[in-house]
Amino acid sequence: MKEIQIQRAYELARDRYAEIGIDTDQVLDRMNQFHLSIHCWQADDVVGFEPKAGALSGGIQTTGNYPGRARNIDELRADILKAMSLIPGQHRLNLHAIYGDFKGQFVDRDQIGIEHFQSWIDWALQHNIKLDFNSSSFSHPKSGNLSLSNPDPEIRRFWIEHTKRCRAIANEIGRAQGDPCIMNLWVHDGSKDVTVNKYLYRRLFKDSLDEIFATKYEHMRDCLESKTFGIGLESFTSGSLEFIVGYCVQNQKIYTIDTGHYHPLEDAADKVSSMLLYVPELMLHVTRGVRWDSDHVTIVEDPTINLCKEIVRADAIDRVHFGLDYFDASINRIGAYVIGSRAAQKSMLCALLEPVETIRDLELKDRGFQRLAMLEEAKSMPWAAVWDMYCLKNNVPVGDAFIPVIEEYEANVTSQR
Ligand code: RNT
Ligand code: ZN
Repeated sequence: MKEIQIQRAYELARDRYAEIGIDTDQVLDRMNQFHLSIHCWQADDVVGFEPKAGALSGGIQTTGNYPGRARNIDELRADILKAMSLIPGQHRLNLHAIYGDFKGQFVDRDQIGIEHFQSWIDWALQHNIKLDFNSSSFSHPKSGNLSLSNPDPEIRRFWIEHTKRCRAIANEIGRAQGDPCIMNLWVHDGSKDVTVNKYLYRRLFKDSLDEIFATKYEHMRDCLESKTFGIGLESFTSGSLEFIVGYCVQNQKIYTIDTGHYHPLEDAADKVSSMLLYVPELMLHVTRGVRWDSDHVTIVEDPTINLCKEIVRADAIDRVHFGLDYFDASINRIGAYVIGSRAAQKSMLCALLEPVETIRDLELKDRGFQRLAMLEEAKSMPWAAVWDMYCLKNNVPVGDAFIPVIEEYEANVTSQR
């Protein structure tokens, strides 16, 4: 698309939105303040850089065998920079503990330290990227079915030590970048079949968390993620919704909404306004579940748009960390990053363009027909012209123009791996 066309379409859209009380220039400014926390693990199918990395475990799975997976830290960094160059705006990068710079050495998870993340800090500072962090309970000989809720004191101690170290690392990252590093804690703990010691496992999990969080840090923030079930762990999940929400409310931790972690008919967006009354902030793991927690690439669809709308309607953009969490190994992985990130941004843009004040007012006046009519009309407003302008202003390809860029990178780089 030519620049002049984008400009003209934007001007028409701006006038159209002005008629319903929306200032699109202001919305573009707000979009510039909106940062994603892009997950590092789409680039390599959640493998990481531990030299003895085994198969992915912990009830999660990547499917597909598309060529070009990042095999080492340099490839992963290059792929992420490539993806980021096609995503408008400035974004954070979300690291997992297994992505440390171990330089081919075996460093067990209860031994990791800031030294394994120093090169990430340097790299991130150099590229003006802020980092977030995650402890990793899966894909390890001691992962089993239970980590922080394991009745075996030795195994439980191992994972407590790992998670404590992760918090210390996150704190150092936060200090170095002058901005709190958000650390997510998700453990896969659960079991495949009918379980009778649920209370025991959950009590142990709670004890582990209390011990882990006993140290207070200034430069990091903790968030905890619940889940309904994992593959092979279908009958019981230690960190169920009630467990994690209860813990977050009691301890004022950030709650992580992973959009794939609820029953398929449960509405993740509806959780925002409830949770924000009881927890300080939210972290999001935006993903697309297809029939189950399949972690398909995020696209523009009602669940994502509604989630963004609920955040905007609660006036809570500043209380929400917008992470992504999908891993598709069946298509070009850089493409997966770009599609999912841009879809999340488009969804947020639609939310910011909603004439929410008008619609709120109609609702309060009990004008049900008018409210529904406005919500419907908002769907066909020319938001895409505003999106194109956002891309243009941020010097990234407009429309489908990112496709050939990724194809070229594939021809020259990823297909050569
Ligand atoms: C798993 C959780 C978890 C992981 C990542 C890798 O179901 O969603 O967040 O996907 O931490
Ligand atoms: Zn998640």
